[in-house]
Amino acid sequence: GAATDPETLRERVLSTLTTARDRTTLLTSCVEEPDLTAQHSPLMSPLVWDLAHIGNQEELWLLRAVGGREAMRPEIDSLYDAFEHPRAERPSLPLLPPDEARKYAAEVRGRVIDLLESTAFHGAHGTRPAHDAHGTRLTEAGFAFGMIAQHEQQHDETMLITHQLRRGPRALTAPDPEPAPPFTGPSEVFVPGGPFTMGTSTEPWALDNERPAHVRDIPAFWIDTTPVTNGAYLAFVEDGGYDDPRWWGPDGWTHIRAHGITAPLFWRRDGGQWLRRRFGATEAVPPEEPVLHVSWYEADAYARWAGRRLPTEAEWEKAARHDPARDRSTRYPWGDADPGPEHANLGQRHLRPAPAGSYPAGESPLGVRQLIGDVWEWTASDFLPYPGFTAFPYKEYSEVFFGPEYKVLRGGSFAVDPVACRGTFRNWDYPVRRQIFSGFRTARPARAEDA
Ligand code: AVJ
Ligand code: FE
Repeated sequence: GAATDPETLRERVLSTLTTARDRTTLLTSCVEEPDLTAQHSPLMSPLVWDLAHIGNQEELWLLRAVGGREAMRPEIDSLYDAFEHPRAERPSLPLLPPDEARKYAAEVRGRVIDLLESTAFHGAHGTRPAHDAHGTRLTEAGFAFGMIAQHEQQHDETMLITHQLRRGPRALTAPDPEPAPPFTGPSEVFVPGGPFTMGTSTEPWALDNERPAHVRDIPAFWIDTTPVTNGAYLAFVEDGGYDDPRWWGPDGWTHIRAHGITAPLFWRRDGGQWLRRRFGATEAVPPEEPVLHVSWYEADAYARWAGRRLPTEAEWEKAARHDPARDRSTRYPWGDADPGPEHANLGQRHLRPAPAGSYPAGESPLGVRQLIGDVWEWTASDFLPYPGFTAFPYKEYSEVFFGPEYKVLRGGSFAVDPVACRGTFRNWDYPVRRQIFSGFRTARPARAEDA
């Protein structure tokens, strides 16, 4: 929750930044140098680009914007500006080699720790630091530090995706989630119609696109209790789902035909068995696990085949945050407490989703499970600003992406750190993308006339 005492806040900032850096270090030290500079997929940057970009954003926002310091290496800024160079062209740039990138990121971090000692964290009535060009909001409740910790963790998830795409032997290991008996609860949950509060104006480290809080009044609907499993998805595959245009929107049909897509990414049929590649190992597709590495088009087609549809973003958030007993929206499905290991599969503790029905302690008041963690969930909705949105602190985080080309994903995957995951957190991507840790659940309106 919001830490108001400056010392507590300082410690929270430090531990959050340290957690992110430990993960970055793991992801960039578990492979040899050629694997850091190689481009493992045209969709991804070389790992060494992410590493220096993490340091560069930290320098820009914490040392320069908050601290008022001069640029350490002004000549490298353009190399690590995501908008100047699309991912596909990053390997041909004169990037810092791994040792230099590590050294640069570590130097930035050292100076940030010094800055942290001298930063006066303040609330609404605090004094404004002389260098803070954005006014109090940038340092209020440690926002800029929280934003940078989230940024590093987002790139850590990106780097984990690169690891999944990389060919070659396993470089990362983690214990599997607890096995769970097949889920025997109700397959769907009823969410009553009526108003609820979507978004937030009070969560201190919420990013601009999650703001402001506003009321949405939506009709009653039913939503899957758990994400759609591999076993359920396999029934769609085996039923010829990829060969039947009835289930696909026109763009999705064109896309799967043009690319010969017949199953989730990383799946392969071997005789009568379905196998999948996961972090350098091949294994049988586990039927009880939420389906992973599907595009929005595949999720949408499955839902139509099942006689259902994807939930809208508002439906997803109401299922996750609406607490009828308290008559308000909570931070997470389980309430307002920060995520613990009992609530959700987050933070790369595991390198896979947990079986459907896991984490009963994380269920919502209405009984919906695994909304947070495990797999990012595609929603029916385009990525659009909330009423009253203002870009903060930079337009290139969200504003430049608003529009119909991007679909919203919610809830976070096993690869998302708790600092970058909330009931209000919004992710987005193109509907063709499936290298991301994406799955989905389905919904249906309670009344036919709301369909
Ligand atoms: C919010 C995941 C779409 O990775 O493109 C990282 C996060 N923004 N650096 C992305 C982000 C700037 C962003 N997503
Ligand atoms: Fe970035």
